[in-house]
Amino acid sequence: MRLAPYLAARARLIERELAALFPPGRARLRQAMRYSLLAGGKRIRPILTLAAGEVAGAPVKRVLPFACAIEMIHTYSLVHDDLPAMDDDDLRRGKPTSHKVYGEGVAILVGDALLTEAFRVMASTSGVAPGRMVAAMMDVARAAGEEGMVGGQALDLAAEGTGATLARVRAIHRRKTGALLLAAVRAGAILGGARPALLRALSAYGTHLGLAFQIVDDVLDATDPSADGRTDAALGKATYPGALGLDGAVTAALRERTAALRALRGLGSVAEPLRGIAEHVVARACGKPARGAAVA
Ligand code: GRG
Repeated sequence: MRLAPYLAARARLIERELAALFPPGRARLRQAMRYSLLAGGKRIRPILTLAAGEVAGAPVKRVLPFACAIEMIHTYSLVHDDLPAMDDDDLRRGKPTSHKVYGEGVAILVGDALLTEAFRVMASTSGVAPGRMVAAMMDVARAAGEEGMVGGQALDLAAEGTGATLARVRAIHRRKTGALLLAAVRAGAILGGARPALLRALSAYGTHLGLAFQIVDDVLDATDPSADGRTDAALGKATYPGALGLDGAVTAALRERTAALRALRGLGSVAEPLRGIAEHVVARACGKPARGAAVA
């Protein structure tokens, strides 16, 4: 299976759907919502939702609203994260941040609207038993809220400049970034009616992938001078390279990738996209996907 065309086709599908959910309008808020939502981005979370749905036997159409909603929640978190009260960044996805273009007030409202609309979009799913839909929505809400991303962001702010331990960095990453990535995988699985063993396997995959993703993001931030925004080091952030050094962080990312792949063992060719994504995520920081430990 060739991953690049798969990712490109899925990203186009998400892009089209997001654009259709929020057509152009005259209101400044709508323009600002579209500016951030359609600014590019890898669309990795919605692609994971579609790919996990496939493994559980859910047709793409049935999973698409949740996939879009999760990307909307992710976009809101980026818009708010960039605000002067948080990371105070000027660039996101290579473009001026929302508050730089539309002002802080509108940027706050963009986040508020995207988060709220995400729940409307999830609730608009058709062809899925209501019990499954509610279970998936609760999962996403928990991952986005105090127990997950928002709580992780609060820990992250509190840890700035403290030289956090590895355990603390891991706890922050698990909630701030890992929780929503995990929910993206689980949403597809739940909507597809995955049985408990499959849901456990996909959850293990999502947990390890989420950690690998954030470790790689930390490594890229520390090594890629072209990255957007102020560096983690400049912000005094709690990071894996800060706790383990660069080599240690790369090794940790490879270990998480291996664990993610192990969780998919026995799932056959339908899980190929999920395997490819795990390889791809870590390869961004480590060069060739084959580098490091083989899947045991
Ligand atoms: C403000 C509630 C609130 C939460 C913010 C996720 C987050 C919490 C902040 C983002 C800060 C950040 C850059 C974290 C590193 C990992 C991450 C989420 C990177 C951006 O995600 P990608 O790489 O971005 O999927 P694209 O642009 O491809 O969508």
